[in-house]
Amino acid sequence: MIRATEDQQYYELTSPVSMPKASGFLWNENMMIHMNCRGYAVAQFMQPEPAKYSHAPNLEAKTFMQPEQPYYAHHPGRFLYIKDEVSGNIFSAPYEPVRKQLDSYTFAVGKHDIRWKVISDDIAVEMTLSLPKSDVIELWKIKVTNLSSKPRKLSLYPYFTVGYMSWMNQSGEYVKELQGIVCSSVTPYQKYQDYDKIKNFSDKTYLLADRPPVSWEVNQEAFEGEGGLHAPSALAAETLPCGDARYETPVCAMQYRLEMAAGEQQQYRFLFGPARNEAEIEGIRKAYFLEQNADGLDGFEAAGPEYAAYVGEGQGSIQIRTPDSWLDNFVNHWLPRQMYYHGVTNRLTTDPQTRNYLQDNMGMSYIKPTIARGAFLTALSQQEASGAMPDGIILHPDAELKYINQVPHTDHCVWLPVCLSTYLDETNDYSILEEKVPFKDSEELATVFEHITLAMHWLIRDRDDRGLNYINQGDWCDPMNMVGYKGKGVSGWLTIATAYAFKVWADICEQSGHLQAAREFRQAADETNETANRYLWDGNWYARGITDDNVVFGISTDKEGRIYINPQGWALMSGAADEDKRKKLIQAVHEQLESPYGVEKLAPSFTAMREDVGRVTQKHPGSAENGAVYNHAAAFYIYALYLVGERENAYRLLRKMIPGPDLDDIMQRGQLPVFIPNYYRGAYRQFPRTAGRSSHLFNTGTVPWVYRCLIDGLFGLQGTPEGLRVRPQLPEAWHEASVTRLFRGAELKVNFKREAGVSDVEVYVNGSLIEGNVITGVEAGQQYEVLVKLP
Ligand code: CEZ
Repeated sequence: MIRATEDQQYYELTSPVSMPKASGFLWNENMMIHMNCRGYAVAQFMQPEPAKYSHAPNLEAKTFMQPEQPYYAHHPGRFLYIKDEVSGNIFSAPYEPVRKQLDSYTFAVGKHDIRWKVISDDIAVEMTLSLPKSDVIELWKIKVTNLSSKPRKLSLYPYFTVGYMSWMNQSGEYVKELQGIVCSSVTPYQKYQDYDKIKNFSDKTYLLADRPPVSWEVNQEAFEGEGGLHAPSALAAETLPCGDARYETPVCAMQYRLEMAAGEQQQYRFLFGPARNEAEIEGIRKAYFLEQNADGLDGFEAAGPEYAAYVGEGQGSIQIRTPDSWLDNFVNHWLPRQMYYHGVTNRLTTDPQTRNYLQDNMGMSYIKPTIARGAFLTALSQQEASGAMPDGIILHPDAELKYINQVPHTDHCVWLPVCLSTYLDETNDYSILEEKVPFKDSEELATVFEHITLAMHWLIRDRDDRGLNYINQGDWCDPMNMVGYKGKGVSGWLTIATAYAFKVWADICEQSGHLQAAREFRQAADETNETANRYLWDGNWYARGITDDNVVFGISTDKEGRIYINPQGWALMSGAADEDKRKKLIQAVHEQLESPYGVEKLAPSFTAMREDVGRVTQKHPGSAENGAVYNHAAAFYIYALYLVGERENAYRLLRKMIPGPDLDDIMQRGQLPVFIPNYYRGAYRQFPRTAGRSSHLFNTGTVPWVYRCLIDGLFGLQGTPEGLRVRPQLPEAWHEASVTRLFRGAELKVNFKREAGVSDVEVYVNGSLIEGNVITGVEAGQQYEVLVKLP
């Protein structure tokens, strides 16, 4: 049903019905497409805000990418109808809209393309989607093969959704000179002030073909007729009506008629995307279909390798081989790709949430640290002189803070030292601390060291007289918006997280010679931990917070939202939890939050609004922040388990982030192991039927934390100022593993082996036993053989 290809470059699914939402995604510098196995697509491009060129049948509200994206018959998609001209039989590829049972079906998700191969009635159809490196164009290649031993007469009808473009103005027609369909619209607006912006929008959607069609139809209703999308009326006639759309919903449908000898194959190529005007479309046609480069390739063919190289730049810093081949495949191929996607696109927003921007760049520290470096400086240049960090980071001159970034959250400062520490571990570039950057509200320059110190002081100030951090309208948990909007409520998690941030910052201060600051923040961390223990410890775990009305919540007397994962994990990280508390809270998490699909964010999930907690309690129980296996939060917890040496618990939970290997597990999640989704449904104890189901949303801060879990935790190959510290925490069941670790320009081939008679970890570098288990003097360009003997 699902398998990795032998070269591990693709994951394949062999049924369009077993996991109907299984999907892959491609992106480039200006766009993203989320493509599902049945042919439905969600695509966005930047102008500069995310925009669509293939729309739903109704006017869509502009919003961010949604979890559990619903699909329906008229959902935007890319399809090919195939009609046997003799029998009149019709099927469609990849599966929708006809939904005819196919004789064979393969959906293959790759890193730089997505492919299908379907066979029906001895006709094979191969469809491939790829993108160029920066142009906003879908590149479609369709191959049709007559597998039968007799000649066949066929009609092929590519059908690309344009959808309801605009209530002001929409139309479409076939343009002979362009050999394609061009649909036009005006983005709806009402304020004259917006005219300046919208007049430059790419409001056209086109489908260009490399071979002239015999007919076409641009009016969606005329194409569909009374037959509906499953059996469009227009397919009954010999040719399509060649109609246009005049303030009618457009579609890009074309027809090719072909007579194929036995065994014959034909290939068609299409370009689908948005454009400003016909001149631009003309240019695209020339560049991709007509002109050839020095190697005799046209733009379409040249784009393939160029795009593959672009995606290929997203290599991580470890290649692993363990007893778990699924983990290997995911970590070696898909995890760094997903991390890179976040790092280069900033999730296709012009105002990423500050914590997302910082964590996405924490991940980029493993791939392209110079980009991460630049991002930290960009973020700090938008800090207020008071030390406060904004809710979002503006990345485009025309961007403004939108959606959740208009709701004040209090946690953003915490992420600065936490994310920077990974950058420093990887690069040892402490010079960044001396870099000077301005503030949002002051031209005065201050060093990165001063900026982050101000942020830490802001966190110390933004507290009540008990020393607990205010939550205002949210912390890491976006929809926890009513705990503290009256100005009194505090966040238990944030208080504990500040203690951890102070500790991390103290370490960085110490390493960079700021000893006084190091002492100050170590003390601040200790005091904060004490405060947390005084006000938040509930006997077996930590409370999530205290409301405006001074009600402690996330405690044993709560019927719903009794325990939250975040305060528990971060209390392990911050050191608030001593040995006894550690045991108790790990036990509580295990009993109340662990599910077969990972550890849930809270439990029991809320089934009704709790007005002193907020919007989070109104989400469907078990979805998103209301008790899903919210992988971002789960990853914090796993990281925390590694920090305190809980390797078995850590590995068990880490493994649950990736679908498989059992078929039942994969079916229940409904997702291919080509990315980690932002959540799997939780509320396992309340709603077991839906538990485990993937959100299919690949935007998530989870991935850099998983990478940290692997590098700092599982394999224990973390950078320090002195070199590479070797401190593996392999699960007991593993006797061997190997990792190729790229580190500061060097390559270390590390072999882990359990050996009888070994009582402590022993590290041999190029054959010699080293002291202290830190590999020092690592030189760029060099290779090292490292043997790690384990008890
Ligand atoms: O957004 C994520 C944020 O991008 O939710 C996380 C938060 O830490 C990330 O920064 C936890 O709240 O507003 C909402 O209700 C949304 O559910 C967002 O919270 C959520 C979106 O699903 C996007 O992933």
